[in-house]
Amino acid sequence: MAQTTLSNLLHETRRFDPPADLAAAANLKADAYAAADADRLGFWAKQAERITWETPFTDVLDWSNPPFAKWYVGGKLNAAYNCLDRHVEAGNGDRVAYYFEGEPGDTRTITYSQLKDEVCQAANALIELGVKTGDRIAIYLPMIPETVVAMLACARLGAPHTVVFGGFSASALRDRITDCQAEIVITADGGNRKGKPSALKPAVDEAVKECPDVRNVLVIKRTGQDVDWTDGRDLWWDDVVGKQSTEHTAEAFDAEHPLYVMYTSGTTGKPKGILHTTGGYLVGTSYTHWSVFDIKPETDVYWTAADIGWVTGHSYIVYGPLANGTTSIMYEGTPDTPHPGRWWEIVEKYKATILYCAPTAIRTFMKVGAEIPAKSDLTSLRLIGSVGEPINPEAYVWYRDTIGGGKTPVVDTWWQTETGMIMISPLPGVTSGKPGSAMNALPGVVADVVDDAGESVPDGSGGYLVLKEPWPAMLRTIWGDDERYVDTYWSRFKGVYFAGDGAKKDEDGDLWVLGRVDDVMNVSGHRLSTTEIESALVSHPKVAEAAVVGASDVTTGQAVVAFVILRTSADGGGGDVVDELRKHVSARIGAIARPRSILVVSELPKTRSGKIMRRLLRDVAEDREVGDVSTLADDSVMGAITEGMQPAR
Ligand code: 6R9
Repeated sequence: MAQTTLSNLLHETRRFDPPADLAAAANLKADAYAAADADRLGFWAKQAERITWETPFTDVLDWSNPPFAKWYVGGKLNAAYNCLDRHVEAGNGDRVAYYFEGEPGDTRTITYSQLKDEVCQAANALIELGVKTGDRIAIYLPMIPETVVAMLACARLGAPHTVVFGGFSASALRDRITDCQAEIVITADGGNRKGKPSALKPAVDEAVKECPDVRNVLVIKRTGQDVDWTDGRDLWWDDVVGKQSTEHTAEAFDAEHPLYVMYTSGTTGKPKGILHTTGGYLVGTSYTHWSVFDIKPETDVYWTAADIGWVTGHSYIVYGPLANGTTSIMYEGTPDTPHPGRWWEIVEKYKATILYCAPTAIRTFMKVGAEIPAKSDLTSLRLIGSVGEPINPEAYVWYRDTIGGGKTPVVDTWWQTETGMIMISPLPGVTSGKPGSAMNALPGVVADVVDDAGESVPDGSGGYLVLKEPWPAMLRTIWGDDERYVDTYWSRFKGVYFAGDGAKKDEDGDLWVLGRVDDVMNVSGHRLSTTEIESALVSHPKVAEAAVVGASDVTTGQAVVAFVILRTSADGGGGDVVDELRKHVSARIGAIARPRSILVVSELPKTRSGKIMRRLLRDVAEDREVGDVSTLADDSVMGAITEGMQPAR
């Protein structure tokens, strides 16, 4: 199979060294790699010192029954205590935990002591409702402080939460509640999105009709909109929580006690309930948050601009930042409400020092133009990060220049719901970044790229991304389905974790994640990466965003079909542009990669976490009825694409 076509990305020669001051003061230095290599479990024992254990662990890892891991064997701890009480006890109760910014402009500043008090009240309320250790609780909320309060109240009681993204439908919610047999649902009347209140309670009412195990629905008042009410089942949060004592003593649970179940989206079939447990997850998220973002809790104002209903929110809005005693920003709404500069206004207002978001957001900002962020003072930023998808080199450089003022390191972080924590990323004070590369496995993590036979490929070659050693925040199983856990992740290659992503090692041995393996096309026997062609398209000045799919083709097996959003400044979307873009791809990668057709569209279908749903685009490209759109963040997009498509070639 020809590998030449994968080489385009690897011709990227720009390098960005860490700024000297950041490097000098960095939390993690280059020697961490050697230390972790020399004694991996010793390294993880050391990282566990970031956490307060009520009972110390006796063994770092029990891997006697792989792939079922037990980390920090015998250790006992409480996750909420680690996120709150210990900071208050250490005299940091007045430190801000969150600056909350509601979409309509309302704000709240919540300190660690206030958050602890609210979490204790909520925990006491759940006890009153009969919640016991091990019971599951579903959380279906907008991005408001109570979402964190609800999660930590569950963690405090050892009652695993399952947060369902507020954009999911009633049936998606029902399936998740049913799968983990949740007994309580915590929701709100609604949230604010795109300048309007958007209801949540009706979806819960509909879902819960078919969930006999649910005994109570706790409803937070956020928008004030009317809600239907089922007496006896439905309770206002304020009525039940507000009257409780702020005193609650956290009980320590086993390190392997379940912390939460997070369902993965975007794939067909039954959603997978990814189970994370307490000790290893907290060690993994706090260590990576501290090292990758170089967190200085006394001075940083950290912002993960993602939804809590996604694993990025769990690990890097809630558990990692709170375990590290960080001050975070939480924003409820969409980036362009009420105007396209909203994010940048927030950065300026709170003097954010670190921003972490998805490439899809960056590309959208590129589309709107650099003059929008230029209106705000972004000089407080010292580090910026990316997650969720491969970041195209052009988007990386734009992000670094336009948002980071040409000085901030960009950390392109590869990880998954399943990994729980960042696995592959530059270290901001150590690594010279390459646009488009997630660079190296973090100290303590062992990643590799292997061929079909599971053999490690040499530098300069591509294959499948695998993780060769267990890590603390790894998923422990798929909820209720050990067999599927083994089949999905541990059976493709013996003894190693199969991530489902294609990747390449460049000549320096640095890693380039190319996207899901199912996003790798095969055109006339040539292996083509969707990401690579997308990057070529986005490098054209007229293109803001691109999605590429392989559509079946009688002659070539698969053919390249591209969907592009043009920059606002590019006029029209006529035949000339399409022709120009096809030639551009040809010039950048080779004739084999030239798209058979390019469709100019105004939106792309994305999941809540910003991943382009290529499956749906493939339906359009192959002229089929469009499949299940329930995991789309905005399900009207597909209609707009099929109706508004400008003529294909
Ligand atoms: C955190 C998160 C996981 C999948 C993963 C991969 C893609 C995430 C990436 C990236 C390239 C990065 N992905 N980060 N691809 N570079 N920096 O996104 O979790 O929603 O489970 O998605 O996302 O394909 O396998 P999740």
